[in-house]
Amino acid sequence: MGKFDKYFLMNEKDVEEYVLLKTSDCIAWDKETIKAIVPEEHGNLNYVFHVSDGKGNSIYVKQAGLETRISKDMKATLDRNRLESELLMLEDRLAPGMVPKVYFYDTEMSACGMEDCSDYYVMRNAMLEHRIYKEFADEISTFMARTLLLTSDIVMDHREKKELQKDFISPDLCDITEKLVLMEPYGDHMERNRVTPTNMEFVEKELYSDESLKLEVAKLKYNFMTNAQSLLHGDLHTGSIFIKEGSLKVFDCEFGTYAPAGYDIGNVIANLIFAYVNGLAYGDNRFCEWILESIKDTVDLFVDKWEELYDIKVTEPMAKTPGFKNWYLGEILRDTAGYTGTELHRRTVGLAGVADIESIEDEHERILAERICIIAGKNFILNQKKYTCGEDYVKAIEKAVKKARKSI
Ligand code: SR1
Ligand code: MG
Repeated sequence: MGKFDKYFLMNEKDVEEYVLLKTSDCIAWDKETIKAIVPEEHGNLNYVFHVSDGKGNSIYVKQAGLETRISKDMKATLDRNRLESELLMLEDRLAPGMVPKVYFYDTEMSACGMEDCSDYYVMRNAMLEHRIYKEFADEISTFMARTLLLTSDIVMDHREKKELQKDFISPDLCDITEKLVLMEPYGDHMERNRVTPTNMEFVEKELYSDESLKLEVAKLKYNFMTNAQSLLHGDLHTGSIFIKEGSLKVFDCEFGTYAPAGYDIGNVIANLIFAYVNGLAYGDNRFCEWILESIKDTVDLFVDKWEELYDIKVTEPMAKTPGFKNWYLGEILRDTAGYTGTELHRRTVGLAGVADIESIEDEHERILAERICIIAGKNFILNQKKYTCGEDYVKAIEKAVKKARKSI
């Protein structure tokens, strides 16, 4: 039996050996200089290595651990690495060039090797530096329109779609989302929320005690659990996007599952709002204007591209009935608003926060940023049907800023 035939958690030296074994057919490594390092960048769940040699070859290796990095109590199946690798390969076919290439994946070691994107920024870090990417909205709307529509029942053969649904389901990871995103921000059920002490009273009143809000979130949670509409990325935040001028690559799709399309779109919008409140805290007007424009364009371009693709790609006969397309799009947009709200809330008060908010040093500005997210999020959840175009989001954000300022 070979060293890598049975699962264990690898260190840097193991990874060097492993990569030589796994990629000998596609990369001509220089064995003398190959080196694996643990990059500074890390997500909440897995172990990542950057492997390179003196000849200019390089890849990323990602391995799933038995426990999540963020919490030893939170278990997530090792199969998540297979799911992520296969989903990246599928997304590469649906939205060519918009995800890293997967060189190999290995279900014994729960590890994969993928394209080195270190010439890109992780978008959340770029947002913290207030970098502007004029083509972001155009690029991300293409990715979402294509992956979300082309994996749905109205485009795919129904039997094939159901087979795909079987391959891309991970009860552990869905469970994380269902609890962490769609429950805990509204009651701290597992006593692991991380609330800024000076905002505790505000959070208790606005999130923990608002029964009409909880009812809408209960419906969003049920919708997430039962509506197998599209194959999602499942965690489409700015930490899951590599970006550089004129190009982006979406990665880290281990939360991929069949669920409402609006969940992915809402995640993108909410995470742009986190970048916006950071820009506001540091008084960067140019950056804030670009973010608002990007939110508007992301929604509007998504709708345009989705509508165009619908007319070309839909195969389901009943979906061609007049009125169905508008109804279906209306459902996606309603869900988008709802899940924008839940993402805003869970990252503001939940266990897994975002650097956009957590790095704001000035106490007053941080409180304000959190309140903007809480207020805007409530508005999105309570008035989901009113958010039908990009401008609706911009107005709601500006309104939330005013309301939050008054509340302090
Ligand atoms: C236990 S994982 C916490 C969060 O990190 C991931 O990136 C997902 O967003 C998840 O909800
Ligand atoms: Mg992640």
